[in-house]
Amino acid sequence: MPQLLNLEPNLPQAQNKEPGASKFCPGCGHGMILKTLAFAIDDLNLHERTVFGCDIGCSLLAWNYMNVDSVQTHHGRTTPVIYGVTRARPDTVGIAYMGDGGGLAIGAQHLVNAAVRNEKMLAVMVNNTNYGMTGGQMAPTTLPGQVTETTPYGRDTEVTGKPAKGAEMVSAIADPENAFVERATVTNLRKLRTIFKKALTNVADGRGFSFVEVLSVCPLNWRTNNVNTWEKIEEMESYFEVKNFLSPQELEGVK
Ligand SMILES: Cc1ncc(C[n+]2csc(CCOP(=O)(O)OP(=O)(O)O)c2C)c(N)n1
Ligand code: SF4
Repeated sequence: MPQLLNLEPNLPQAQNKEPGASKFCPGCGHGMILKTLAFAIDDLNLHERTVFGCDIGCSLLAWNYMNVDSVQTHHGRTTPVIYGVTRARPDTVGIAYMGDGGGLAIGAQHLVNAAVRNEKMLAVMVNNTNYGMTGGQMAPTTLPGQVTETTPYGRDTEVTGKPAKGAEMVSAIADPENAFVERATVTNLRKLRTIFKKALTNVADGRGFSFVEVLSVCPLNWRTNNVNTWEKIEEMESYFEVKNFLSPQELEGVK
């Protein structure tokens, strides 16, 4: 009898493998980012130490996605909930997972305080240039001229100001020796896995605050097809520079 092909998907242990665990729209960036994060947790064998918190917004759909201890919080409050957990249990590797609204609008003060105080936690901010869950309104990160539900003629920066740059803001106020700050993109998941490993190692070693902004895609609200979804992320990458902003030298060996 011919041997059947092994079609088991290569899924990380830190990801929930139950059918229906992913609730994201087809083509959404969240699933790719979370799977990559789960692989990084596997690589570092951090399953038992990790507490994953997700914000309100499409990131809340991650509440059942990860196979680690998880908590779902109010909008913008995932960062303080997670640093509360890590302060109470310092051995915990706390991850606050949020959108750009959760990070730079309603939760901005918490992000600032966590960075300034060098809280030993990882904040992951998924930048999809809109409020995804509520139907695609303008977010702090909406690009100049971008059409959203609340900017039907395109974002006018004379009225709304310029898009907020999370990684630049955090790196300007974080501890320069002990914080890890990087802007990554969903177009390079191999690199994202290494970035998550560095960010998690920084926290697991008790060194300092880690912040990873990930440029992501929202084909539903962008109303884009396969081709122009990826063209749009190129436009994002020309506005939001993809690079490392801060990295303690102890992380140089993390590949
Ligand atoms: C205190 C509070 N204010 C407002 C809302 C409504 N609300 C739900 S999700 C959301 C925006 C989410 O956008 P973002 O944080 O960028 O995440 P995304 O959905 O794009 O991943 C808002 C304003 C809420 N749930 N709670
Ligand atoms: S609305 Fe956008 S960000 Fe939210 S799940 Fe759908 S594609 Fe993803």
